Amino acid sequence: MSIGTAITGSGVYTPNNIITNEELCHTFNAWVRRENERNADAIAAGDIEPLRESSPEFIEKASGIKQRHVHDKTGLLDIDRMCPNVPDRPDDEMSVQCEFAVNAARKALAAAGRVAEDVDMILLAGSNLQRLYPAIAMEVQHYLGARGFAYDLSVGCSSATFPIQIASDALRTGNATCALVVNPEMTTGHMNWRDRDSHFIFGDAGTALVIEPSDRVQSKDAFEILGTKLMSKFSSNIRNNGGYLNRCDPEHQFDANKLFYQQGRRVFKDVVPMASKFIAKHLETLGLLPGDVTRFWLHQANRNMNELVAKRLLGRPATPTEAPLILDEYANTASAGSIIAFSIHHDDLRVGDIGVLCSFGAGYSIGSIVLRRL
Ligand code: CO8
Repeated sequence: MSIGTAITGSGVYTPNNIITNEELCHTFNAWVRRENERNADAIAAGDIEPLRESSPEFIEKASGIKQRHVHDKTGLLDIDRMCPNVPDRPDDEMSVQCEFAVNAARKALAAAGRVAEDVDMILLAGSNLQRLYPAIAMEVQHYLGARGFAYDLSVGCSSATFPIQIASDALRTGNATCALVVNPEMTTGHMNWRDRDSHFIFGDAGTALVIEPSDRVQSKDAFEILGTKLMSKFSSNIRNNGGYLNRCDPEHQFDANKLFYQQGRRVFKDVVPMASKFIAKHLETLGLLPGDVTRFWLHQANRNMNELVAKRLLGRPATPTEAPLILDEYANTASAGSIIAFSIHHDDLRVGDIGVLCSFGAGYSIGSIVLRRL
């Protein structure tokens, strides 16, 4: 008999610092004016184009974002830095991403009615990992006091859903009995805060899910995993060439392509049909239609994009309850986004209600998890 699995608890950690669009643009525009003054002669000679200012109105209209939580505000709003200040920590202190993960994990474990010693598998997944070894997941395992094994993986924003499938499969085969999936997204470190096209997109947050066999559920707040489906298709439209080989080419070590960059318009056009078809097909394999779904917890990258994905699925605009947005408050938190939407917006679902958790991200990558309220 096949073992069913369920998400039994979720948790969100957000740093206390907030940067509004107004604050962000104030710093960006001060830097633009200073650069244009510095390059006044070259601009007047027609050798270079003047930099253009950003605006809160554009940001909100183009993305739905009003503000973002950030780990450090001082460096981001300093025109000489425009990068978070994150002092190095000694090896015997918790790393930043471990801290994000542990804070979210404690909330998820409490929601699941579990303690850290119950956990025997930890998957830490994120669009950025602050180091490669020892695995940050193992540090989380150590600080929480969990058992079993732990490892890291990275699939862009689909770091939300890919580990859910891995964890669910491990539980089904008996290779684990209680899994913890954590997404510590300290995205402000990968951003180019001097790029007008993308300086407003991201925010910091950590999320965690507890996943267990359905017959061991203790939580009254659980969702059975009816099905998981993943896909990937190589594209350089969202890319970050930051990595351990960068210092091997000192001439290009600090080029802008060592931070997040994208073809935003192209991505927008690609993702809407891809994600909506993918979700519809997944539902079909489970004998379900989009109309049977009470809630869509979609990746939170752009309000207009999410509204279009939901509209294609339902054949009409979704209500804010059917496809909730958290972008206004959190911005794009990479893999944490769809999990934040799930964590904040699931209490009102009734037993038997169906929900779809879907990530779409760099890679390209898409993951769909169909859930039923227990
Ligand atoms: N302030 C003022 N004006 C601006 C600014 C600014 N900061 N930036 C651009 N403009 C101006 C431009 O100059 C342009 O004006 P003009 O035509 O006069 O030159 C005008 O605004 C329009 O510019 P764009 O076409 O660049 O602006 P968009 O309307 O496309 O909005 C977005 C930019 C919001 C970035 C949009 O392209 C977008 O969201 N694209 C989707 C991609 C995305 O969300 N990326 C986020 C990170 S990646 C991620 O989370 C995964 C996404 C899905 C992956 C796909 C998997 C299958």
